[in-house]
Amino acid sequence: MLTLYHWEPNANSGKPMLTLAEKGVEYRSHYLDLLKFDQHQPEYLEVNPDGTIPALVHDGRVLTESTPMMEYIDEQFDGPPLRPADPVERWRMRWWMRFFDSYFAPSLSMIGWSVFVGPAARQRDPQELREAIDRIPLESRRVAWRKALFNEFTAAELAESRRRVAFAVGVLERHLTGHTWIAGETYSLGDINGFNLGYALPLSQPERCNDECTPRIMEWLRRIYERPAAKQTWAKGRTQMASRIKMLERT
Ligand SMILES: N[C@@H](CCC(=O)N[C@@H](CS)C(=O)NCC(=O)O)C(=O)O
Repeated sequence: MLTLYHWEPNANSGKPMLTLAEKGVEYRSHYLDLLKFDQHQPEYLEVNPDGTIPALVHDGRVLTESTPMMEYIDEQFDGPPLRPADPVERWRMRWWMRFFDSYFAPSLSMIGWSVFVGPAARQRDPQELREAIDRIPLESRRVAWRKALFNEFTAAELAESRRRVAFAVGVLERHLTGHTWIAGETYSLGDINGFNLGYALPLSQPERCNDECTPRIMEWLRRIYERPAAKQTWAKGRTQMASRIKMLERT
C-alpha cells in the first residue's frame, strides 16, 4: 500500500509525484491544500508531526524529505532506473540535488512566498491567520508563514535571494551547455528535482530565464515537459499554479 500526501505538482511535492509517474508506480494520492493549512490539521500531523509536505507512506512506514524520498522510490520499485549507474554521473546528480535543495530552492522559495503564497493566503481574516500560524509545529515554518502573510521579508533578504537566483540560473545554464541532462547523458532524479524547482522560472523570472539569455535551460525544461510522465503529473494539478507549465509548449 502506497500513499502520497502532497500539494500541487510543484517544488517538493512534485518531486515524488514525477518520480512515481516516471517509474509507472500506482499510488493513493492524498491532496492537501497548503494555502488552507491542511498540512497543520491534526489528521495530517499524525502522519508527519512536522506538518510539512510531501510525506510518503509505504506499508505503514512514513517517509519524509522529498529528495531522499525520490531515491527510496527509485530503489524500491520496478520501472526505469532514475539514478545513473556510472559513478561520476551519480555523483553529479547528487551534487546538483544538493545545490538545488540547499542553495537555489530556499532563495527561489522566499521570492515565491513573498509574491505568491503570502498574497494568496492573506485574503483571510488576520486573527484567523494568527491562530493558523500558532498551530504550525516547526519554528522555521512559523517564521516563513509570518513573514509571507504579514509582508515581513526585508528588502535585504529579498535582494540576497534575487542575487542567489541569478547566480544559480547562470551556473545551471553553463552546466547545460556541456551536458544534455543534469547527471550528464542520463536523465535522472537530478532533472526531476531541478524541473520541479524551475519549470516556472520563465514566468517568475522572465528577465533572467528566457530563450535569449538561457536557451539551454529553456530547451532542457521543454524536453522534460514533453515526457509523458510530466504531462501525467501536472494534469493532477488543481490550481493556476500547475497550469503555468503550459508556457513550456513549443510555439
Ligand atoms: N525539506 C523538506 C521540505 C518540506 C517543506 O517544507 N515543504 C513545504 C512545501 S514545498 C511545506 O510543507 N510547507 C508547508 C508549511 O510551511 O506550512 C522536503 O524536501 O520535503
